[in-house]
Amino acid sequence: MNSIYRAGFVSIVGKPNVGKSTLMNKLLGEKLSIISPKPQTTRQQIKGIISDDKRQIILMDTPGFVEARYELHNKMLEYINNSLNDSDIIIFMTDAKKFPTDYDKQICENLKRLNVPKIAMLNKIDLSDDITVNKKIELLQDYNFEKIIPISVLKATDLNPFLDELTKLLPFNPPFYATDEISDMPMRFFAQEIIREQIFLNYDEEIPYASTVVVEQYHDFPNKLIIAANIWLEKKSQKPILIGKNGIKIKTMRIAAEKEIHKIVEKRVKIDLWIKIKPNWRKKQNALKEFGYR
Ligand SMILES: Nc1nc2c(ncn2[C@@H]2O[C@H](COP(=O)(O)OP(=O)(O)OP(=O)(O)O)[C@@H](O)[C@H]2O)c(=O)[nH]1
Ligand SMILES: [Mg+2]
Repeated sequence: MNSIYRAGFVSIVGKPNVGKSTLMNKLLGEKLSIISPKPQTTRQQIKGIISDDKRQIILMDTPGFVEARYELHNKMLEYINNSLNDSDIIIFMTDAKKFPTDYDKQICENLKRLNVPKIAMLNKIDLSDDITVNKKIELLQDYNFEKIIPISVLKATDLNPFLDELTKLLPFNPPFYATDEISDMPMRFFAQEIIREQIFLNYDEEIPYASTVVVEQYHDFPNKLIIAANIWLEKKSQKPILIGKNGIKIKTMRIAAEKEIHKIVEKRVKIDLWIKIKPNWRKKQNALKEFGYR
């Protein structure tokens, strides 16, 4: 590697549900971060690594900013802050229709204090009109963003020019990770996330929020993958909702997760799910640690 190689860390931050994980996956060309129409889908920092012979861009998808009501929220905010502190570039993402909420303004004010290049992405313009978008661009001009990019990440076809813009803002560094790595986390972690994603997609109201998944066994054979995972809930009353009549709900969810994991590992996938209760786990530091929120 020569001295013109650029490498660095890029945080994607913003409120829940604005499309941060969608952007991360689209830039990577791989589905690393889980996505759902519900807010607070992402709960940890997820790194995605893009490398070639000139650059290494380490994207950090983060949970959305939330008002801390549980210890889990404090953890989520800690992951965002750690990402921001490690960043060479910050992407602030917001929803073109909804910007600016009071919370958006507060986030933008706080970002002003961080002395790195910041880019604002006004996302979901496919759901807005030009007049609204232009008005929102004007409002974003109050916050010292290097660039303001109106976009529909969902509809965007070529994000390479954007990656080139990011590269120009990166410092000269040798690569931080092996250039054939796409993530710093093992497949076992992504299997856990995919099961959690299917809970977000298959259940309404409290279940996605009151649950978390821990893979207990991960047996990767040449022609099949066998996973045993615990789904932790907060209350006994949530168990029958998760299972559904005659076990149909949980079976549908499990099969969907098996299919999604199969797409990645390209072998037969069998998941065994066990339901467990830990009252108020979201409020307990020890439980969070045990469930992998470190
Ligand atoms: N219409 C439209 N929907 C989008 C766009 N980008 C993302 N979405 C949708 O918005 C929803 C939320 O997307 P995510 O990527 O999970 O959002 P997030 O910001 O990571 O959310 P959290 O992880 O909860 O903080 C999903 O249903 C996406 O398909 C867009 O450009 N247009
Ligand atoms: Mg997300």
